[in-house]
Amino acid sequence: MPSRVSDAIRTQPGHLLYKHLDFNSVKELPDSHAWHDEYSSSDSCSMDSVPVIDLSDPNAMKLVGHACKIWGVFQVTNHGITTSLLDDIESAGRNLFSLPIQQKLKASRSPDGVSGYGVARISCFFPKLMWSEGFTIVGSPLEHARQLWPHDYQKFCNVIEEYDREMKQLAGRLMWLMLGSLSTTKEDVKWAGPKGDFEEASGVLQLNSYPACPDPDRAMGLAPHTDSTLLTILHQNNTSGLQVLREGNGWVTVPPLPGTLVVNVGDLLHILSNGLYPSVLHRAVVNRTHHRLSMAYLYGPPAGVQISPLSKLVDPTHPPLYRPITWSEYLSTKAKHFNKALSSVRLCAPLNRYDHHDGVKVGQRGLG
Ligand SMILES: O=C(O)CCC(=O)C(=O)O
Repeated sequence: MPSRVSDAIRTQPGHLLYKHLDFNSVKELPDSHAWHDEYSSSDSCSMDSVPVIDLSDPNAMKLVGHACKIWGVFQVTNHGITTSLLDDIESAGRNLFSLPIQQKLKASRSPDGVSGYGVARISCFFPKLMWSEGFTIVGSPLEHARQLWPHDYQKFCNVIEEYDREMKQLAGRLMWLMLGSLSTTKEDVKWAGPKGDFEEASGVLQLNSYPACPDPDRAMGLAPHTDSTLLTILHQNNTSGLQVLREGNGWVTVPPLPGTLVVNVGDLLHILSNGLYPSVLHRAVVNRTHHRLSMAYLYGPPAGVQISPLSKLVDPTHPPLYRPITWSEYLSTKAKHFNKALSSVRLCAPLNRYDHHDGVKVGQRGLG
């Protein structure tokens, strides 16, 4: 069993086995990227909308708790990340993905690596390829940035470093809002560290690019999945595409609102909350005219910390639903079982409707 998060991500098979498409030169959707009806991304969408929470609202904790329970996702304003940093990370992503394909391939994720350029990591679980490209950053992006811009890599590295620092701080703040909404205090979460700032926790930065697509109804930007994180913070550019599955209501678009960040509950928070907060199933769809970019900060606990249902939420009538598991171990499980990973670490039968999206296919009728 891998002991480090980077080793666990490395065990996922989605590496270099795929032909990389030069999206700019493709005029028709190739068969390799044409999803069948059953998987098509054009299902009707619900009019329900994901909550937007002002983090400076004195009721923020209560609102966060409610959104986590009902949706597993919400958007935040007044989060403390400056507009200029959001603009900078977006430009960094745009510069990267607009490089010629041969240049981007110089920074490919290597077969035994974690960071770098490549197809969606979940590609191996689906019969067709997705209309997207990604760049994963764990730790320093220096080596890859040097390959991409031999004479001008420092600016990219500086922006990534600052974004990573600010995201980590925001993630810690969101953790306390989420944990607080479950009546958990600093004494209950030792791994938050002596200052309670989750110093030892870490994040992976995932830059995603979804080029304009000649046949968007038959294409899929990123297939449905939940995140193997505690939480994920997502910045999207001004083009919509992110959709979340709302139990009983179908796919709901999460509209890009300027300066607003999307926060997803991940599988590990679902475990911590003993199933109270659903990790949200989400996907990205594409469109015919606009290039979409998203920047996801995938946040997890320190290596070695065993995540299990919070003791405050467990009693004889509410037994723990999941066994303790580290982030690395969970990532390895997810690499093997994908959307069945949560059930594979479950101890007893689910108590509520959210557990879990086993066997969900893209646009599956009956869930919509
Ligand atoms: O692009 C998006 O909106 C979703 C990205 C995502 O789900 C991911 O990177 O895991």
